[in-house]
Amino acid sequence: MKPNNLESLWMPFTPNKSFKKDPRIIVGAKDMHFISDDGRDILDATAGLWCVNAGHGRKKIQDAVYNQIGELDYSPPFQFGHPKQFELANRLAEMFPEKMNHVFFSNSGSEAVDSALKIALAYQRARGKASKTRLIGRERGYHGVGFGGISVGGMVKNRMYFGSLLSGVDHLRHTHNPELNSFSKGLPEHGADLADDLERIVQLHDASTIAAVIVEPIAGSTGVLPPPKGYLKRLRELCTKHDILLIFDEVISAFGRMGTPTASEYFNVTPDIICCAKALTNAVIPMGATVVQDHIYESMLDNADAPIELFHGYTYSGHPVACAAALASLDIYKEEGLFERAVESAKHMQEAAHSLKGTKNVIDIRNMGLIAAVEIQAKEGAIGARGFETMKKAWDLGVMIRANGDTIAFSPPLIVENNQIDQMFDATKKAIESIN
Ligand code: PXG
Repeated sequence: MKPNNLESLWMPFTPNKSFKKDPRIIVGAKDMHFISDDGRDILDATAGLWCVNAGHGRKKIQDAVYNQIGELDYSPPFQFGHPKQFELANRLAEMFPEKMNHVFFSNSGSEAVDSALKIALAYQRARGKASKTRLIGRERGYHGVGFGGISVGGMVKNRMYFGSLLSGVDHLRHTHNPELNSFSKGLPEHGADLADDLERIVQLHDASTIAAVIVEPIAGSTGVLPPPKGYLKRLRELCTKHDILLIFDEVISAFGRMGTPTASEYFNVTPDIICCAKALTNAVIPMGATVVQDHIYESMLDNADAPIELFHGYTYSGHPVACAAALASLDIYKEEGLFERAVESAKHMQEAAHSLKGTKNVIDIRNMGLIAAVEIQAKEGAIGARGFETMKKAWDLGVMIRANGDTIAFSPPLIVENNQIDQMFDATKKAIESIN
């Protein structure tokens, strides 16, 4: 099964040279496991990349996709509709917070984010606030890899190689404070006041120039940073006070990761726009969605200066096969009670994760919902090296974990069993202990 020439493919976010010398090839997947090309079952502690929330190889999704291709394989999304995209939009509107009733489809998290940023700008202009053009992100944020997403994002390597990015962007300070918050179980106590950093930005630029603030309710890619208690509520208050839209990038947090349909419900903080993707289709078919509050949609339609109110969309917006996969995924989440199940498993995962306190080189452990992270002290002069070696060792031990720099992230499918959670952390402990 192993391809005999790995050279032609340029792999994303991967050190191509070292991977091709020592590849990790996956040839199958079922439920909680991947199957490697040497025939081993690899426990999936990351739900792929935070996306396979119902586990792998789900027959219901497979059938829905197969049947959809036979019935309607494609239809153009501009000027024409097909039933499943309306049905899916209605289902999402029902699941998402009150007033979030309008859904714009795309094909990835990056596109869901860029769509949100463009909608925010077009909305401000449509309602007569055309000077509100600035976009505010946050240090250490990850919002995908489009130019909009990397401009508001705050991860240096994702930005530094790509020129001057969008103009008119500023960043809130990040919320990570290891001095005060290390080894917090759940939300950290300290740092709600960091939301007041928006006041500094408003004083610098004036609110009349700011369109929107975008944050991940829980920062994932940067190494799992749960928000300090009260932070998101404060940010919402400040956005309302200054008439600035609040966008939650829920690409990893939507669809049960927090035990709720969205993190917004978990925190009881409603943004104006939510971006989602990943688990929307259980990752079987790529799909993103940008969900907006009624006032945004209505204002855009009421104030349009042309018959088309939003000059934006993708050839594959609301692709029928993606819609079929999404509808089947939402059915599974509901029928199997997977969000409620995640709440129970999260309790066990919190204890299992924090049991690694005291392990060699472990400097912090963080968790929230069905997400946990173990941070290892970076090797001097080689940031990320220990994380990378730990990931490779865990693969040898039969567990897929994700290294974000020197932070090991865990985000298993919501079907995970407690003994599998134990296996994830036992293997990780062994892997960390084996690395210098
Ligand atoms: N926003 C957030 C919050 C994300 O986590 C994206 C946008 C972009 O989604 P697409 O579908 O365009 O990749 C993401 C993606 C990791 C990791 O290791 C996380 C993501 C992607 C790759 C790796 O944490 N999230």
